[in-house]
Amino acid sequence: MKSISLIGVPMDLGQMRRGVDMGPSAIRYAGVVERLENIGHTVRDRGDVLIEAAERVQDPSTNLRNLKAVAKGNTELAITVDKVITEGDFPLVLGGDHSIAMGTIAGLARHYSNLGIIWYDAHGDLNTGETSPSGNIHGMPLAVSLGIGHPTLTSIHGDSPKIKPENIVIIGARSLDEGERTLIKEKGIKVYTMHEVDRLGMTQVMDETISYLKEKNLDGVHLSLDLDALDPQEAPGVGTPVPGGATYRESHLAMEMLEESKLITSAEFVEVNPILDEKNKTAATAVALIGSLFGEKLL
Ligand code: B3U
Ligand code: MN
Ligand code: MN
Repeated sequence: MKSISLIGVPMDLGQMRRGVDMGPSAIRYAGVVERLENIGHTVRDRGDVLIEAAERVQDPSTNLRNLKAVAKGNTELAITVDKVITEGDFPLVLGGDHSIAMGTIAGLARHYSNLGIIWYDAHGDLNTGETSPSGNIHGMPLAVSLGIGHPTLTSIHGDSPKIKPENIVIIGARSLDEGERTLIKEKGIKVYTMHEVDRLGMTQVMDETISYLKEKNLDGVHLSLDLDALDPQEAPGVGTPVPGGATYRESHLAMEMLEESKLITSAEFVEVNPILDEKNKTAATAVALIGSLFGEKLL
């Protein structure tokens, strides 16, 4: 059994829709602590990282919205994740928008020199200020972690880059911008779009993902799960829903196969927006997936 530290990150500054800052509360309300304790794990809730209010006057030198406040919150998060690992706990981060992956990964990078990343998401989150159609930082964290992007972000909590392109697997993608496609090809990032999920089935996608990562001699693997990877019918409470996503069952299977692989050393669940949700359905789905990832069994 694991000793898990929960870290809430009420971040909504990386995108335009308010409400995702209440994600950590919604996931706690849906019973995440009890769920993990019932499996037999020990849970320590470290509370929420402090996030500033949105910047009223935007920095005119950049199109990155709320750049300073996003960087500050992520620095706090990186320090917390770093400390949790130093203390020997498994970090489980609850978002908040996906910009928080920059802070999580920056904290992890102090402990893992060859970190693997599973990015379960409808999007690539590989934009930079130059390629972003929106200026929203939640569309940039994977690029930033690769050392590509604004120096205020790439320099968070240590040297850049934090991760290597060959150690990343993106699963569930179905909305990629032009610049993201170019970066994926240029860097040789492994991507299973929804086309491959349909064609191969989730079992083969996960089998291949696990074998691919096992060959890399990684010292840790981080799961970054954006709830918008799931179909909007199953996870309506997200800021940028994209039709044609992974089902509830495929996603559970993915979590169960990751649990069996024993590869995962940290995880985050992001983009739950209770204001856009239907009766906390998306938060409940997040908790159910967390249950599977941490070894919940029917029999
Ligand atoms: N790729 C678009 C949209 C987007 C990225 N991440 C989310 N939406 N959740 C962008 O703005 O970068
Ligand atoms: Mn995302
Ligand atoms: Mn997404």
